[in-house]
Amino acid sequence: MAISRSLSFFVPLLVIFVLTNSTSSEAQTQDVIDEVCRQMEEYGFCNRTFHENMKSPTTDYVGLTAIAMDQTIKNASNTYDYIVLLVKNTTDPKFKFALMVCESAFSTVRSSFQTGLQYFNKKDNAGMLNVEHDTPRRQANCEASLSIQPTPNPLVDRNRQMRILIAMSLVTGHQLLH
Ligand SMILES: *[C@@H]1O[C@H](CO)[C@@H](O)[C@H](O)[C@H]1NC(C)=O
Ligand SMILES: *[C@@H]1O[C@H](CO)[C@@H](O)[C@H](O)[C@H]1NC(C)=O
Ligand SMILES: CC(=O)N[C@H]1CO[C@H](CO)[C@@H](O)[C@@H]1O
Repeated sequence: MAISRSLSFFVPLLVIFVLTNSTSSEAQTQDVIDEVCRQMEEYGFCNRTFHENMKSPTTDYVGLTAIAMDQTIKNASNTYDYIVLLVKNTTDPKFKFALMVCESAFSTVRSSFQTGLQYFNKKDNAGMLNVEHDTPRRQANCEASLSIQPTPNPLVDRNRQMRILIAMSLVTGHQLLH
């Protein structure tokens, strides 16, 4: 009787402890996500991308960096393949040249982040950031080369997403240096 009484007192306490503990680390995870995403041009895209790709309800800067890099590599690869098709389809020489600037830019972004991922897996975060640091400039080259073309820009959305994903990767990656 005494035992079941003390159990009936302890078990609810334990449940409360476990619940508050897990909600507080979920809240901490959201704080970390907010810290990153509030620096982005689109909070919603950033927050959604992290949540859609989290394997558990809680994570930290290491986990967020892994997600951001993975999504950056996937988007850069998809978009590179898409640009290759656009280049093939385009006959106007000026527009074709502008697209080829993008083809080269996305190829560089993809390979830089693939190399960055190898450094990340070896926990060499300075090496990772070093190979990634030029990617915003390369991506911006693509935007600039298309922006002066009279043809409707076929990469507006993809470039916007790429810009944010690169920034997410770099902002989370910098946190790993501390
Ligand atoms: C971020 O996403 C989570 C999960 O979908 C959601 O619960 C939260 O409200 C979002 N944050 C904001 C400020 O919209
Ligand atoms: C390339 O051109 C073909 C035929 O006009 C079209 O069906 C296809 O959607 C185009 N592809 C791209 C990526 O624009
Ligand atoms: C074209 C493409 O692959 N776009 C994706 C880029 O990444 C975001 C975030 O994961 C996806 O929502 C897009 O569909």
